[in-house]
Amino acid sequence: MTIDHAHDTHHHEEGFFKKYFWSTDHKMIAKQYLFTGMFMGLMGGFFAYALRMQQAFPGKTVPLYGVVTPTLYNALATNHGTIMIFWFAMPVLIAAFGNYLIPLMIGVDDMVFPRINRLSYQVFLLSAIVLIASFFVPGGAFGGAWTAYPPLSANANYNLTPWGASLWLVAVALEFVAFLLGGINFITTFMNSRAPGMKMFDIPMVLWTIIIASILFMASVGPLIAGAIMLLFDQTMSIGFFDPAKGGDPVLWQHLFWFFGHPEVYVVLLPAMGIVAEVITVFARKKLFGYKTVFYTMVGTGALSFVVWAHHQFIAGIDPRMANLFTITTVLISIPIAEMCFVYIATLYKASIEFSTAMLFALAFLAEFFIGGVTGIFLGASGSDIYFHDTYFVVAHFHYTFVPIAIIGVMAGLYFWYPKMFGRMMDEKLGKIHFWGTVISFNCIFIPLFYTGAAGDQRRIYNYQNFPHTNTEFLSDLRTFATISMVSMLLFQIPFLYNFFVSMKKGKVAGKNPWKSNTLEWVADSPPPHGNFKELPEVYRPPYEYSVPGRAQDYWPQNEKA
Ligand SMILES: [Cu+2]
Repeated sequence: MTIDHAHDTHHHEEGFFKKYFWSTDHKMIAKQYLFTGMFMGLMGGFFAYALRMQQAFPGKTVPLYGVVTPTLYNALATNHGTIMIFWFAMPVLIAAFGNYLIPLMIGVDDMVFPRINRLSYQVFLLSAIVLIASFFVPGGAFGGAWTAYPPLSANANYNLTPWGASLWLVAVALEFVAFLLGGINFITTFMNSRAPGMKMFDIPMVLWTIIIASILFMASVGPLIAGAIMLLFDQTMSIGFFDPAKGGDPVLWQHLFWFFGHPEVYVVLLPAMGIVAEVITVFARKKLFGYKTVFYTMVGTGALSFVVWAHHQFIAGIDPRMANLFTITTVLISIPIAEMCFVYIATLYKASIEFSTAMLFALAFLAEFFIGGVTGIFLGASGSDIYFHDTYFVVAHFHYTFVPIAIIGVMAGLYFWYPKMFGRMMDEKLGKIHFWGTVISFNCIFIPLFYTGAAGDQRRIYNYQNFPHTNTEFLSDLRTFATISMVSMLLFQIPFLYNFFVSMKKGKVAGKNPWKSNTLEWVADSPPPHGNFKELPEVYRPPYEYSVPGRAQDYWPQNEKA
């Protein structure tokens, strides 16, 4: 079937503005999300640099920052967390990869609602601008932590940055609107348009993960948006929803926040695991061991993720019997995630593995996320959490979940789909320097922090020299070591950025399918033109012994070596 006639209207020349700022092409919107997310990610990383420098060398002048004051320290900590999760992990993992991959992998020409798609990015861009603007208002940016617990975030006596706090809330709310618009579009496109012959269980795993993540996000974000508006009322009109003096309850905010906040972990985790699934199957030349198992596991994880949130509140004064219940659900949810990791490892069994940079990142995801998962058990059990709560052990734990997701997983996807996105190959040598530098530095940052946390370093502390139990030589050496490693991790992003931007012009021409993959996006040209496919692909069900049903016929069998 030819679709040229349907696309005659697209073949006129588009002006610069229309092409780069007003596009409805899902691939351009994906790139807009990607570049905005990468910019915000660098900013978040740069904030982390100042935080760690202040911890290692308290009160000293930080190169490129000057002296980090306590107010600035709080603002940087708050916004580092907020940016990395809402303006880096989500836009890149869901919006960029989702936008890019959904139409291409199901073999259609674009999203069902291209204009809603455009609006989604524009609202997202606005939210980023509002967040950045919050640094330039009287009092400076919000510093009440990314969880925005009242009274620090609401009560006029404690909230030292009223302007920054309100702008921060508005920015987060706008960002949620952007992702709600995007989620509607993703789910509708996914349900309603697929290449002829493609059955539900032919769909590549990464798309399932993105769709399930979108559903989780849409189902969990409502209470938080309501909470954000209530908090805004508290801030601007002193209504007192969360103020005990006025009959309110600060713990209510914690419930509203974490009812969203925990599923949010899976909103970003699942797409990263989907990316890893695609990369592993291609570079191991095997089909995913237990595709349906992974699918049902994910649905189960998604459902379970709605009943674990109060593990963040074990010491907030909730009923201990409730704490027991949430301990049980929290420990339960580690089972499906462990199972998915085992499925990936089983996929590698007896495979002939090609250690490309993308594959190295995918494998590193499994190894590093494993440490994040195991250390989470100490925090999920209410007994040990009472000891570890709000220490650097928690910080180290969630960085062992979020860095594998947002950096290692994203990198696996970027190195893998870069040839499709930009039509050229990235340099593998630079890629490997980037990989080893990033992963080794990352471990050197956070392994010491498990120790400092267990030894009593509370999080969100401006100067550890102020406390006798944390002002020891050994602890401060560990903090300095973590800081040096952090700077090293940032510096190792330079070969990546160089590789990423220079390869767009100078990289080897990729051709349609450089990795010999068998999903539909590789049937299109690299980069795919507006409308994606010259002919819409059809999906066959060949009787090859090793084939995955429903993949493009031309590219089978890939499994000679298996
Ligand atoms: Cu949680």
